[in-house]
Amino acid sequence: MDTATGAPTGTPPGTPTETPAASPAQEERQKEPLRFPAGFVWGAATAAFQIEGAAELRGPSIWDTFCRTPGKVHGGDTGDVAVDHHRLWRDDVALMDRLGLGAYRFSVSWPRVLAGGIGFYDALVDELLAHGIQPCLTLYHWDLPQELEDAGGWPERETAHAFAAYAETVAGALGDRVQLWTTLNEPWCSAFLGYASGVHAPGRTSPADSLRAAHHLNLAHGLAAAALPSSARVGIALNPSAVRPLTGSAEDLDAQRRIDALANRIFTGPLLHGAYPEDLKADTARLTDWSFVRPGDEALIHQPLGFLGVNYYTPAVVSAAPDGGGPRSDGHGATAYSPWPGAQDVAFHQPPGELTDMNWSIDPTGLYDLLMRFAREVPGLPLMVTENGAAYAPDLHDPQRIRYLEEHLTAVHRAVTDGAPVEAYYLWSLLDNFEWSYGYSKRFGIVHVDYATQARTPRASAHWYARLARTGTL
Ligand code: IFM
Repeated sequence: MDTATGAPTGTPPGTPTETPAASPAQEERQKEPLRFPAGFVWGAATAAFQIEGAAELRGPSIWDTFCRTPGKVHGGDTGDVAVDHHRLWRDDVALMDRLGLGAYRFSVSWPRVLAGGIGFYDALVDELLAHGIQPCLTLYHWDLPQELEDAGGWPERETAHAFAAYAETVAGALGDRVQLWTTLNEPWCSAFLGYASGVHAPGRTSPADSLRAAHHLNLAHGLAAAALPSSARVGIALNPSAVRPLTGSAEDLDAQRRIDALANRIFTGPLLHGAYPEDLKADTARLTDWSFVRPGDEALIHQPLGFLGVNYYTPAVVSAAPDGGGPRSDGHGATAYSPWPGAQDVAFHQPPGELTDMNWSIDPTGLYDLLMRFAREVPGLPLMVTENGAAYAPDLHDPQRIRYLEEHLTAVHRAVTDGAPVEAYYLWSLLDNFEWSYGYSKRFGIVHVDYATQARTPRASAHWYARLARTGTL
């Protein structure tokens, strides 16, 4: 048994038995350690549908339906069992404790709450607190109850009101013990992958509906934030895009502006400033007149924020593509729809640099730029990195993941040094899990999960992160 992490003996081949060899960057660090501020929070993140399983103890969500739609999810994988966290949660909390985590970001399953299953989260929160781990609760991480999608889903205003009622229920049960709340996780994905490109549940491909969905997600945030107890620190976890122009040409700079509006300012406009950007409305005027935004909505969305959560993995590089337009082939004989309403004439380019197993390029400067951008945009607003991490091969020896984490944490440290009020870092993910349309084929965990036995084995990166959480020094 590894005394730091509790990795069982007799674990799979390749189990790291000692700290992995230092990378050149680490060796450099040993000369000059990077110390994070006292009180900086080291956490890890997961989401209900990706880990819980126990689908029989809740109603169906849009992801259950999507998983059962042929061709939508790799290998026909489902969330029925996932990594069995609904059964193994005590062991998982004990594992977090052994890793020395200060906080755990998890999401509550709306369909489970509707089925009367809030007791699971009640017990989980108590267990976390008993282990000295701060719960950071996300109300919505993509698993919309199917019945609400059947009634129209996020393009319908009523869904935002249903969300506020659900938030009140969860707050009534857990609000006495949970201080940190994120309303939504990555509403960009819910709106644009769910309703425009259709690569996420519910798999619809209507650009106009995706804009309605984005607004009703924003509204849901505002209504829920207003309904949570005054003791709650309420934030939202966005996946802002670090958008770069391919060249400095006026056309490419305009492509950057348009994607920045659709990726970032469509959320930060009303959330941080109480108004949708005029250029966004002009860019999308061909698709909608935005009359779904009713008087008072933007002010309602503009609730006081306890923190802004930043989920970051990779940057985007864009250029003007005047010959673009219309659906394209996805390369596998199907039609690929754009997740960018009204911006078919913008091309996306593979940024230079090494790739992770998701084929996402590695560029920590994107994280630094975003943190500094928000620090300047709303001075004093606390920031948290609510997700960051990388998928790699299943191996337990994972030096590439350590390097990815190290480089991104160096960027976070630089942002803190330069004045960004970053309080916390939540690594994605604690455990290997269901990676949406990729099923179980991509592994983000610092803890390996054997999907046949559900055995958990900390990877080398988990040992590395445990040391960082203990010392606060990179
Ligand atoms: O697994 C996802 C998570 O659910 C949301 N953010 C990105 C992660 C990696 O793709």
